[in-house]
Amino acid sequence: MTEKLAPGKINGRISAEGLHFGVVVSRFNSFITERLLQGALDALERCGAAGNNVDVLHVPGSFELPLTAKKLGQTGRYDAIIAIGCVLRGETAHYDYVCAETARGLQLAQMDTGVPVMFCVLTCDTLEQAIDRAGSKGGNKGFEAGLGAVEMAQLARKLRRTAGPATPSKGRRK
Ligand code: INI
Repeated sequence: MTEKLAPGKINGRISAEGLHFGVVVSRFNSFITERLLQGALDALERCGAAGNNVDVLHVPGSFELPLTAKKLGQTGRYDAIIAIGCVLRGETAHYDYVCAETARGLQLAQMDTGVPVMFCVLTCDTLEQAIDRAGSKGGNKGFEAGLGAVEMAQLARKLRRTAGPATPSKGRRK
């Protein structure tokens, strides 16, 4: 009988102590985005983040989130970034362009800088759907993004420490 495979596990701890976060928030649909921001800050605080290790920046709309996230990442000051926005479908194709470019830009920002960027941008058909996800029936997506930022910051930190050539003969590093 073959032995059960026991893979090594590398997880990000849910502790924000000593970590630095940048939070960039869209002013467009601020009725929603400010609630998402409160959720994100609540999560960071509950995970032990210090107030002076969290910077909050505002931008005009979701379309402006990617450049700001990238610039924050390039400073080297942050362990993770949270990008908060809310795009509501209107009568024209504007919604599709804003959603697509915001998502693509935020992914590029994290890939280019190596700093985790949380995608906390609601893309909803109606205001009601957004309200549900900003502290109502559907929870608060900002809170989820805050937890995700802590986990990814810890994971990125761990992977930086364990980076280097594989050394199978010496066994796993702790
Ligand atoms: N920005 C949003 O964040 N949400 C929206 O719903 C939205 N709509 O519908 O237009 C929106 N537009 C503004 C856009 O993000 C830019 O700020 C603007 O185009 C200037 O670059």
